[in-house]
Amino acid sequence: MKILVTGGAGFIGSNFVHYVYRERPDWHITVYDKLTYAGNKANIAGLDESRVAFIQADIADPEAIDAAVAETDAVIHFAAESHNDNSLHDPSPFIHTNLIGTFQILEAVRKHGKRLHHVSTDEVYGDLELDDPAKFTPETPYNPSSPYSSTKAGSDLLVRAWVRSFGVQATISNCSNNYGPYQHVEKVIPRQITNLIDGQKLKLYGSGENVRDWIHTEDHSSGVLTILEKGRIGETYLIGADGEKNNLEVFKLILKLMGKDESWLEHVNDRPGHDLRYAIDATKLHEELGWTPKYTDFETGLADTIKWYQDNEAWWRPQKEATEAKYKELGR
Ligand code: NAD
Ligand code: TDX
Repeated sequence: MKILVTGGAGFIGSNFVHYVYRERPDWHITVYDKLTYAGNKANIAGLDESRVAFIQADIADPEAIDAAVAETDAVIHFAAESHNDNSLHDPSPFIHTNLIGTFQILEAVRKHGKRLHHVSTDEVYGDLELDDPAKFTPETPYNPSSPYSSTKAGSDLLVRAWVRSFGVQATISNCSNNYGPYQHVEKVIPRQITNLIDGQKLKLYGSGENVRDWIHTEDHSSGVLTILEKGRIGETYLIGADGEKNNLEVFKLILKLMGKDESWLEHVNDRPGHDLRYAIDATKLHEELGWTPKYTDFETGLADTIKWYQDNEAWWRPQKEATEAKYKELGR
C-alpha cells in the first residue's frame, strides 16, 4: 500500500505519519507538504527513507498534486490553514489552501481513480449552547462561524459533491480539538505552556466559559486509519473522545501541573465570533467500525504534553516570538 499524506509535516499529519509507520510496517508513505509557517520537517525526522518520501509542494498546484496522486494508492488529506485567529486576520490563504487546494486534490483523485480520506473538523457544525444535551452527529446541519471553519465546511461539501457526481471513492472525518506534542505554539495549550516557561501569563479569551472537546492527537490518527481501512465510501465519521472541558478548567489545570497560582492568569480580549461549545458524538465510529480512543485521561495527557514542551524548547523556540507578535497585533 502506498499512501500520500498531505500536510504530513504539520501537527496532526506528522503524528499520523509516525502512527502508520509503526502500525503498518509494509506501507510506503509520501509526505506532500508546502512547509508553510506551520509545517516543520523536523516533525518527521528519523524515519527510514526507503519507507517515507517527501515532496515539498502546494496542494493547489495542479501539476504537482496530479503527479503525486498518480503514484499513490490513497490520499489522506490533512493539509490546511488551521488557525481560527489567523483566519480573522487574513482569510486569503484559507481560501487558497482549504478550498482551491482541496478542489485540486479532488480533480487528481477523480482523474486517477484513487481513494481519498478527507480530514476535517467539528467546527463545520458551528457551536452548541453550554446546556444543550445534544452533541454534534453526522446529521447536524453545517453552520460554520469563522473564515477557517467556513472554508473547511466548503471543502467537505466539495468532497461530498465529487463522491456523488463523479463517483470519487472518498470518506470524511470531522474531529474535535487535538492536543499533544508537536502542536504549533499559536494554539491554545502550547501557547500557555510556553508562556509560563517564558515567565509570561496565560492569555484567556473572554470569561473562559467556552468549551472544547479534547482528544489526544494519537487517537485522531487511529480514528483516521480505521476509517481509511474500514469506512464506507461516501460516509462521514465523527472522531471524539468525550473530553469536554471549558477553557478556564484547562488553564487552571496547566497552572496546577506547572506549579503556579491564579495570579498567572490574564483575561484578554475575546475572539470575535468565538464559538461557545463543541461536543462530538462518536457513536457511529464506535459501533460501525469498532474504534475506541486510548488516551482518555486528560490530566495525564496534558502532563505529558507539558513535559514534551519543557524538554523540546529547541523545536518551538524559533516560532514563539513571531507568534506572540501576531497576537499583539490582534490585541490578544
Ligand atoms: P497544522 O497547521 O499544524 O498543519 C498544517 C500542515 O499543512 C502544515 O505542515 C503546512 O505546511 C501544510 N500546508 C498548509 N497549506 C498547504 C498547502 N497549500 N499545500 C501543502 N501543504 C500545506 O494543522 P493541524 O492542526 O495538524 O491540522 C491538520 C488537519 O486536521 C487540518 O485539515 C485541520 O483542519 C484538521 N483538524 C485539526 C484539529 C486540531 O485540533 N488542530 C481538529 C480537527 C481537525
Ligand atoms: O491564547 C489563547 N487563549 C484562549 O483562551 C488561544 C490561542 C485560544 N484561546 C481559546 C479559544 C478557544 O475557545 O481556547 C480555545 C481553543 O483555541 P484554539 O487552540 O485556537 O483552537 P480552536 O479555535 O478551538 O480550533 C482548534 O480545534 C478545531 C484547531 O485550531 C482547529 O484547527 C480545529 O479544527
